[in-house]
Amino acid sequence: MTAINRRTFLTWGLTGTAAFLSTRCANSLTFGNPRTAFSSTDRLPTHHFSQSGLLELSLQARQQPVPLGNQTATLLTYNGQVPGPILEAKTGDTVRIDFENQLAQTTNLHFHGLHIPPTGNADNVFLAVPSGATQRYEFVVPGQHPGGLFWYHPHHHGVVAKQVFGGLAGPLIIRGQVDEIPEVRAAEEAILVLQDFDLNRQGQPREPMPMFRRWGRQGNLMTVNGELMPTLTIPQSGLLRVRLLNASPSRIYRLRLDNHPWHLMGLDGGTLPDPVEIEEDLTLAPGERADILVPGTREPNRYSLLSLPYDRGITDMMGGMGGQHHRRAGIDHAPREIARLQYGETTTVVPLPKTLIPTTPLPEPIRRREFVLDHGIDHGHSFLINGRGFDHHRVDTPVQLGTVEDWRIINKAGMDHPFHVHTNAFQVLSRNGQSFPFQVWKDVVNVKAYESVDLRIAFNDFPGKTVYHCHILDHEDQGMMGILEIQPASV
Ligand SMILES: [Cu+2]
Repeated sequence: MTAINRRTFLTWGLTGTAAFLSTRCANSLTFGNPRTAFSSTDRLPTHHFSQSGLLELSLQARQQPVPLGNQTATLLTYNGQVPGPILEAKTGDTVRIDFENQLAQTTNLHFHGLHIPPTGNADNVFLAVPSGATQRYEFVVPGQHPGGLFWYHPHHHGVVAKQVFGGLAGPLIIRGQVDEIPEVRAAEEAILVLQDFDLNRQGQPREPMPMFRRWGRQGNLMTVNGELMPTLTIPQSGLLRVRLLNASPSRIYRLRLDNHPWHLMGLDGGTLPDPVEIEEDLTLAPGERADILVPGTREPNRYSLLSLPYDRGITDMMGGMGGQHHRRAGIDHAPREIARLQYGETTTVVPLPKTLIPTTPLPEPIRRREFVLDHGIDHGHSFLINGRGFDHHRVDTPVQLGTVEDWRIINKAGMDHPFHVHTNAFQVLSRNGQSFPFQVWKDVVNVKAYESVDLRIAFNDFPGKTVYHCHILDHEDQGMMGILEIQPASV
C-alpha cells in the first residue's frame, strides 16, 4: 500500500486537532447529552434546525479573521464561520433565510442540489445582492425530496471562484426517507467539508496568476471543516456515517481510508439501493458529495484519510514551471493525510443496512442533445459550451415541462470539466459507452479530458430559467455555463 511521504506526514501530522462537524454532537450540545467524545477546540459551527416545519435564520456574508488550521486567516465568511453554519431541514419544511451582504462586492446564494424553483427568491442565481443589500431567500423543500447532504455557496457570475476560494460555502442537510432506515438512524454522524486555500503571509487568499485562473485556482492548504487533520471518532462495533462535501473551487480529491473498510451509501443528493464497499478510492470533483458508512469492526488503531495525487489535466501543462508552482497550487505527487479516524468506546453492534433506497429509472427520452465542452474564444470568454461563452440574455437550451431528455456531454479538451445542472438532478447512464455502475440521482458528473458522458434528466416541475455549468468555478466564471429554460407546454 501507499507510503505517506515522510515530510508531508510530519508537516501535517503535528498540527492536527480534534474537532469536526458532527450533527450528533451539535444535537448533543443542544440537548446536553453527548453521544460522541470530542476534544479541544470549540470550532464546531453553529447548527440551525427547523422547528415546527420552519428553518429560519439570518445569514451574513462578511470578511473577517477566523481560525483556519493552525493560523488566523482573513476570509469571506457566513456568520463569521468557515465553513458556514450547518443548516438542517426535513422534507416538507419551509426554509427562510434573511441574507445580508456585508462584502465589498456583489454576491448571492445558490442551494446546490436542491430540487426547488429556480425563480423568485428560491434558488434563483440571477438574483444579485449588491454590497450592503439584503435579500430574503425562501422556499419549501418538496415532500418527496431525497434526504441527503446539499450545500450553499455564492453564484454571482464572474466572481464565484474568488468568493468560494475566499471561504464561502456551508452544508445543508435534508432529512428524508433515508434517515428512517434503522441502521442509518443508529449511526453516529459526521460531515467533512473539504476546502483548499492559498494564503499570503498576512493570511489572506491570494489572487491567482492568469495561468492558474485558467486551470482553476487551487491551494496548498487543505482543510477539513476549517481544520488541519481533524480526528473523527468511531464507536467500537458501531457505525459512523460520514458525509463528504468537496467545497473547493477546482481541486478534485481522490480519497482513501487507509487499511479500513468504508461503504458507499449515496452520491450527491441520491441514495444507492444498497451499500457498496469502496475497494480502491473515491474521487470527488468540486460540488460532489459522498454519503459513506464506516463500520467500527477493525482493531482500535488510528486510521488515515488520505488525499492521493490526481491529475485533472494540468500537471503536464505545468511541466516546465518548476516545483514551487506545483507546491503553491497544491499539486501533490504523494499521498497526504487530511483527517484521522480513531476508535471510541464500545457501543451496541450496529450492522450495515442490507438495503437502502432504490432509484426508479427515468422513462425513455423524447429527445437527445449534445453539449461540447471546449476551450476557445467567444466574446472574451475562453471556456465554451457548444462554441459559446455564457450570455445572461440568451437561452441556450429550451426544454418542455413534463419531458425527459438524454444529454451527451462531450469534453474535447485536455482538462477535466465536472458538469453540474441546477434544479433537476439526473441519472448518469454511461461514460465513454461503459454503463455507469450506480442507478442514483446525481447533480455533478466529472467529464474527464476527452471523455463523453451520457445522462438522463426529467423536467417534471418548476418552469423557468436555470443554468448548467462546469463546476471548476474559474471555468464557469470564464464562460463555461449555459441557460436552460424549462417552458410550460404551449396551450
Ligand atoms: Cu471546467
